[in-house]
Parts: sequence; structure tokens; C-alpha cells
Amino acid sequence: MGEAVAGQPGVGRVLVVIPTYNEADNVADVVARVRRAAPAVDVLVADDNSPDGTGALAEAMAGTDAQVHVLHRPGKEGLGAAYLAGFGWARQRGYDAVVEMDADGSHAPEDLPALLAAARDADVVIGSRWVGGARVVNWPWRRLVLSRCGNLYARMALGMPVSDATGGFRVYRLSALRAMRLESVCSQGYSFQVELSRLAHRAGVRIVEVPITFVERERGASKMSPLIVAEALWRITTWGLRDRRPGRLRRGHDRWP
Ligand SMILES: Nc1nc2c(ncn2[C@@H]2O[C@H](COP(=O)(O)OP(=O)(O)O)[C@@H](O)[C@H]2O)c(=O)[nH]1
Ligand SMILES: [Mg+2]
Repeated sequence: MGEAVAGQPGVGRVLVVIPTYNEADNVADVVARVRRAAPAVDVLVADDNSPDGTGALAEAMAGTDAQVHVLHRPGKEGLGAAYLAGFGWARQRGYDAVVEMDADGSHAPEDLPALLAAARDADVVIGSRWVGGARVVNWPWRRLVLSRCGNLYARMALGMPVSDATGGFRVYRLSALRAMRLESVCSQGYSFQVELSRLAHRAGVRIVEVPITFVERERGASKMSPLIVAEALWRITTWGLRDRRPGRLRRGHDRWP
């Protein structure tokens, strides 16, 4: 397709980072939908060496579209590590903002223009399932309860005015990521989203929530596991206790180069 373009009005050069693990049935569709919905943005598929060949499929798309890129990672290291690598990739190449988006179609690429429009007046935009105007379609009740309770707990423990701290459809300005001091990040799994919400809140950057329509995946399997839930519960609890004490954020794994 065409040349790299000047960028998104009021935001600048935007990179949509899509982490993938075994998303062969979804990756081509989601990338094509992103390119149609927001032609000015670039796409980076961050694949953890998926055994089902997702990385090769993404590579084939990158071969025919200069705005699609692939970051091949050696193995499954969790969502947080994939995103940090993607954010670092964006920073090294001078992007002004990154978008987080799942590969499985749960985050509708067609909602992207609304998120990017909100980013004109914000540092962080959270596509939220739990604000007025949002919809959640076909999610099993167990996931609904987990998300509602998890968000309630996160909000209470961390004192954040964020309705969907666990959601993964977001825009971050690179300036905000710098202010958030990502070198302290320690999450492996989905608690990464809560951790970044907390860091954004603590950094005092402008956070805006925009309603989205979240649709349960139709193809492929969820990577959610009891271990991921346990990590989130454990981390939210320790952050909550730590935030009540004065002092500095502890350092994490140094994965933000
Ligand atoms: N690169 C990478 N992507 C992952 C990993 N775990 C999950 N993902 C991706 O993260 C997104 C959300 O995962 P999903 O299984 O749909 O979680 P759910 O929506 O909470 O059930 C999808 O695009 C997954 O392919 C991982 O360890 N590495
Ligand atoms: Mg999903």
C-alpha cells in the first residue's frame, strides 16, 4: 500500500501494537480492519513465536504493506513483555503515540478513530467497557463478573478514577509513557493493564475513557488462565498496600529500554 503518511491530526505518528499468541485465525482480519478504519496509523504485530504460524502470516502482510511490521519474539513471555517490546520499538522509531489492541477482534478497529479523536486532548485514552454508551457482547457471565469485580477492587485498592483499569484497548502518547517510568513495570500477564493505569494515574497525565463495543472472540482460544488472575489479584493488593505508604516506586525488570 501507500507511503508512510504524516500521521493522525493532533496526535502525530501512531503505531498500533497488536500482541499475538496463536491468533492465526484472526491476525489477517484484524490488521486489515485497522488499516481500513485508520489508514494513517502503522501496525506492529508483536508475536511470541506462535506455534500456529501467526508470525508468518503477519510477515506476509508486512511484505505487501509498508505500514505493517512484525516483531518476532523468541517465545511466550506474556502480554506485558510483548507490549513493552512494542512500545520500545515505537520509541526507537520516533512515534508520537502507541495503541494497544487485542488480535482476536474483541477490540473493534472501527472504534479506533473515536479513541484517536479523544487522544487529541488526552495523554492516555482507555477504551472502556464500563462507562455509559459501552457494550459488551457475548461475554460469558464468569468473565463479566471477573471484570466487574476486578475493576471494583482495583479502583478501591489503588484509588484510581478509572472504570476499566483491566481493559486493553488504549492510546498512550509516548510523552506519557516517559512520564510513567515504565522501568518499574513488573507484570507478566494482564495485570500489565492495571499497572499502567496506576502508573498513569500516579504520573498525573490526562486520562480519558471512551465507550467501546467489546465482542467476545469468535475464533481461537483465550489465553486467560487462573495464574493470570492470581497475578493480578496479588499485584493489585501489594500496590494498594504500598501506595498507602510514602516512598518511591520500587524498580522492576528493566524491560523498558
Ligand atoms: N505476544 C503475546 N501475546 C499474547 C500473550 N498472551 C495473550 N496474548 C494476546 O493478547 C491478546 C488478548 O488475549 P486473549 O487470549 O484474547 O485474552 P482475553 O480476551 O482476556 O480472553 C490477544 O491478542 C492474544 O493473542 C503472550 O504471552 N504474548
Ligand atoms: Mg480476547
